[in-house]
Amino acid sequence: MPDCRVSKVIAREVLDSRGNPTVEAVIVAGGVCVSAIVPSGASTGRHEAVELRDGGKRFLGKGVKKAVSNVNSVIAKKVAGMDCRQQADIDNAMMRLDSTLNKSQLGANAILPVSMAAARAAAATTSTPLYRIIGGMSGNKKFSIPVPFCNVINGGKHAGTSLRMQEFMIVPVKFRTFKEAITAVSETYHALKGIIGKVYGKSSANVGDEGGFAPDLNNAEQALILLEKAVEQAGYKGSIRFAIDAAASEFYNGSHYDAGRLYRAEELVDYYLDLIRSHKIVSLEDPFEQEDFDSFAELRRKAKIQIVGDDLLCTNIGRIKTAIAKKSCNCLLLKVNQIGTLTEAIAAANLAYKNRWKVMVSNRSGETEDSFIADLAVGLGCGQIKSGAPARGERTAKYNQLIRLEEDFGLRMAGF
Ligand code: 2PG
Ligand code: MG
Repeated sequence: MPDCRVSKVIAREVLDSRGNPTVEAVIVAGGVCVSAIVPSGASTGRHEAVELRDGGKRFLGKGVKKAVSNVNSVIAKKVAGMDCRQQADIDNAMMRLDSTLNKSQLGANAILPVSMAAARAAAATTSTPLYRIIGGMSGNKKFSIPVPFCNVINGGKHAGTSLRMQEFMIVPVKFRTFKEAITAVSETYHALKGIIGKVYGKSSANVGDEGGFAPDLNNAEQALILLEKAVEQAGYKGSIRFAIDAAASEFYNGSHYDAGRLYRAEELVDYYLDLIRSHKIVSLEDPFEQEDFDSFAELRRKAKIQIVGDDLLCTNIGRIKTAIAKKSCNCLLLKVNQIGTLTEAIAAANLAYKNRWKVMVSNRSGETEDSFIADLAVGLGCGQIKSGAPARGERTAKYNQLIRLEEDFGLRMAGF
């Protein structure tokens, strides 16, 4: 029997991909030593678990150092001696310690890295791949490599240009293996770079927070036309589709949406329907602001494509239940740091599945080299992941882990 008791938990401050401090937790258990790092968003939802950080509206005056010290003091004491295979016990113990609904006492950025590291410790002490440990927790046995949704044009808060919608993604839909799919994505990414450089000038091919290009475009059509040209030039017409994360809360002024021109919610529905018809869009995330469950429902009913809830849902069971009742979406964007423990994130995914929704595991704009979410997507068998562009180490860490999992374990890629 392996020794799976946690003997030590420590945390330290490290950097994320935007150069901001974040938290790494280290767990020692049964002679192995593992770690995990938490990411951080820019277009954060109002209902996300609270991240203690320096600067920003949700700053509680304590910051990342406070999160680190919360791990090193109370959390370490509580988790020491626990069995790292008992993920729910560890997560529940941390939640009880925190005692708030939104983790504002200890910080989601204190609780989550310990939660993730515990899963890694369970994998290491039992010589089991992490994705299988996650499968065990969720009850899933059908493992698959997810289809990547690759964000190759960055706008909104991730770029600071005039393009108000946040993410324009390419989706490889007709490939047998992940390796072939990600190769097609990277070839398209490079074709796009050349096209943007030619049309808008070389400096327009500089990249935003998620490694996608950030030309100063005025509207979604311009971005989609660039994507179409790039796919055609790379030779993948018909095999690559498009997806958008509008992150619409960021361009909503209380009555109108400023997306190139001002739109009321009803007008924006028609605008999206036009875009979907003309540009082979297969998935649309956060098309309206984060409290407008009804406009989401209206679009879902009329569009008949995948409608993804991110800021709307915040990986939060209560909000997912509201969206199910109102028929607002048909896909949950799953971000572990929106809710703060692996146990709750998995419960959110299972609630989505139970209601015949899809689940897309997602990175944050402030990412790290930790590839945890690649194993999470495989372990849940959810079939979809978004991890930014096929460039920049914090993005490729996840895609490269998927290449390894496909090759090492002979896993098949999911269809879309
Ligand atoms: C999103 C994410 C990740 P952020 O809106 O889906 O792409 O952005 O991490 O800034 O919330
Ligand atoms: Mg989003």
